[in-house]
Amino acid sequence: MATNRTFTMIKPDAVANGYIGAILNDIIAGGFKIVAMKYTQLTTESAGNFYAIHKERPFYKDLVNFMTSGPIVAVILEKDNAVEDFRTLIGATDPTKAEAGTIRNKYAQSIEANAVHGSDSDENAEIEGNFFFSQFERF
Ligand code: RTP
Ligand code: MG
Repeated sequence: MATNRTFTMIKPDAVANGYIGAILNDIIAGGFKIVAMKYTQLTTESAGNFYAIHKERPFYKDLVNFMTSGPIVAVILEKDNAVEDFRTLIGATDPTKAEAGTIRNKYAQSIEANAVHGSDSDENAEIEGNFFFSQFERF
């Protein structure tokens, strides 16, 4: 079920910088299949709920402001070992520490405006996918 799926967002910085196509290209070239995809903009309430796990972190308010600053692309992806392999593909949270060739290394601006989200567990991949998509929107 969730074990071969992960969830990603192309964040507002990458959308604004024109990287939607390049990032999707890298994701597909990395062996991931698109199961669901949506172009949308988060509200303060929805971003706050999505990132509720980070509520106590010092960067929470800035993160919610950033994530609501423009449209995003939400995507459910499928691949063997999806969660771990996708985090390898995107690289470290801080793009200055992300390995060469990773999505964050190529397209991110800063530790906050870091181009993409990647689920950190099978359980969260399932929760995050359900946050954006109904059963009729995944294929
Ligand atoms: P993500 O959840 O977006 O895939 O990123 P991640 O697991 O690599 O990083 P996480 O610790 O979950 O942080 C979530 C997002 O919050 C922003 N952040 N800002 N200013 C800061 O020090 C800071 N640290 C994290 C980033 O947008 C990060 O992706
Ligand atoms: Mg995270």
